Amino acid sequence: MTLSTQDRYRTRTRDRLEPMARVEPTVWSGVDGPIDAETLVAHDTRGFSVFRDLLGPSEVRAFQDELLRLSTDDKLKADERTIVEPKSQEVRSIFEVHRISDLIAELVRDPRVIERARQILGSDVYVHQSRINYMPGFRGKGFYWHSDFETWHAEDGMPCPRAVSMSIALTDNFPFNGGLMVMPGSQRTFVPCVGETPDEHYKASLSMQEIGVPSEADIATLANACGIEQFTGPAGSALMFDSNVMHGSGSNITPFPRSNIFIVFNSVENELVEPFAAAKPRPSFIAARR
Ligand code: 6CS
Ligand code: FE
Repeated sequence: MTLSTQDRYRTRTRDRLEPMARVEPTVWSGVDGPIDAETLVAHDTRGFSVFRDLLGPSEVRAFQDELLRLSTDDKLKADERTIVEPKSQEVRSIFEVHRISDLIAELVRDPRVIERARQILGSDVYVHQSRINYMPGFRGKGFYWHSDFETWHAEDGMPCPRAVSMSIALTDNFPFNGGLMVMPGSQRTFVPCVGETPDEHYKASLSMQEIGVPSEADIATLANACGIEQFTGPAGSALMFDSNVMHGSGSNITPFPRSNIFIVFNSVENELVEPFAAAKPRPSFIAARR
């Protein structure tokens, strides 16, 4: 575990720590790319951007077929990289999917994806994590409010919030089928969480996260300060969001699944070290180590 003296973002402590201002920029300079200046300024302020029609209809169909193939592969269902819904045992997520699927391996190298990440992070990048989220209809369980960076810092040893996620919708994201909710501007505040990280925490947290979850008071303060917006859009749209944006999603009780491909890019200047608040690093299929 990394000594806490080097740790600017202390979390998972026994006692509550005050939320603190983030030190690093949201958008780094130095690398040109496909995002226009106006969108970049808005991303720096709000911590996220929506790119509608990132994928065309025929590409969406190809990825939907790929997701069906992956979710019905019995061998893959038994693989440790596949997380199933606690009750229904339906596939909830498949991790490291860019190493499993050639189609998704191509997608993470697609300039429409990686050039946006390089531009925002102001450096070369690598895939920290990839996953497919299935959020099936009727019984898809949501994700409670959290900052991804808080987990990646505490459990994966990510030094600072110089990582960006891209969530590409492969089904229509409606307000009512578990669409991701984000707090605009929340990436500028790091919210420490109370509670020590249990050993092999990921085995529980990827189904139902209870440690690394901010207090209701801190969530309320942030929501009152930032507001809440919801990512909706047709299949093929993409949401790009800062690693420290506070986000969550409701459960999906509608007949309409909410599936997305989720790719996390980390800056090569921000490579993982020892976990800042966990006994052991998580497996490389959740947090790639180069
Ligand atoms: O723990 C993680 O890395 C994952 N957990 C959530 C709820 N969002 C980000 C990430 O995929
Ligand atoms: Fe998350």
